[in-house]
Amino acid sequence: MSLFHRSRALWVAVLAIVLAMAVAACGDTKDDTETSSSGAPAATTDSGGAAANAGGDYRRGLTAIVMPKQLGNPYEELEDSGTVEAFRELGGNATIEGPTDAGASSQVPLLQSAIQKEPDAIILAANDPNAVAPVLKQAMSRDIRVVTQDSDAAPDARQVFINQATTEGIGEVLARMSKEVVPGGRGEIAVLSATANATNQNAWIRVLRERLATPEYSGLRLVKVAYGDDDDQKSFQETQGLLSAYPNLRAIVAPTTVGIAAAARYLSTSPKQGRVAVTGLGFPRQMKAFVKDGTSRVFALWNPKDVGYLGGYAAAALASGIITGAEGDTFRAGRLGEREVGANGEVVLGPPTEFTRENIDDFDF
Ligand code: RAM
Repeated sequence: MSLFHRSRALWVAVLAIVLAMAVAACGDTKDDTETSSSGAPAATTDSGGAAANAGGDYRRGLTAIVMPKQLGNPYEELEDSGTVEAFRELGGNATIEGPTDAGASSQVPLLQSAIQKEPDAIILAANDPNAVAPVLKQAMSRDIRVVTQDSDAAPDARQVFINQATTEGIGEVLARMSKEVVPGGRGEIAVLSATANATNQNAWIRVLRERLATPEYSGLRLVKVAYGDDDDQKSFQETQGLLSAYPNLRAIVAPTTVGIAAAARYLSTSPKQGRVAVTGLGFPRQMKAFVKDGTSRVFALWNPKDVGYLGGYAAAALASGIITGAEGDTFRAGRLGEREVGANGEVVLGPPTEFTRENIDDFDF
């Protein structure tokens, strides 16, 4: 650290103490005096203040290993870049290591070697809730904090799970969009998912099925769940397979960014375009052309980078002793402001955004 940075850091620390004392003297609970380690002002919060940070400040120099479901998936890459950003802001370092496929146990050997490197935290999107559980428990027994993001592991194998939105909320939005894209809300639909073992997609499909069983959705019939394994080519072929196996199909619902893009690409040049709709979860940037040509009237997502950023802050808060992962714990997550741990160690980013012809040009991720 240069002399300039060191003395600047000292001044920031002195200023923070002086201001904290002033705030305490006033009996004010507002915590807007902190400066993040990057020098950027942390988000203003209005709950808790010093009490919310009872465990102390973020430790500098923390290390983490971030593991995506698989390398090369743009969603996972964007998410992990958010985790790296969070650690950088806190004066630490997060390194990305991941498998080349999203198979159930592809992450296990990588997690084993990650433990040997003794990072402060491991943050991962689990490919299978149970396959990774023993190795994650081993990590926790060695004082490595474990956070899952995007796709959870068994709850006793991690301390915190960053959920992009509530599982119920995502399942609900998938059901609603399916009804919206099928004329009159009546007809056959198929799901094109990621891998058969993915915790996140399976949870969303479970909620979708529950909704479809209610009178509101009685016009829709789910005829098949196909798996494209978050592989573009396989998802493309599965789309073709669904269209030939189910001639009366009216929509493909793909709760995966890889699957929806492949399905939309296939349908956009197919004679079935216009008869079979595409919806699900996708990137606005990848789906823009398919919204404009009518292949997909509506789909949803959240910002994956924010999921990873929140995961990075949660991992650093655990490693710094600011939170333990218990319900009601709070921590400051940089530009995302103060966040709270809910039931079962879950931290929710926020509601998904729906994209249509009206708003798609406003998003660039
Ligand atoms: C794919 C992955 C990821 C999921 C998104 C919506 O990129 O399966 O886990 O959250 O889609």
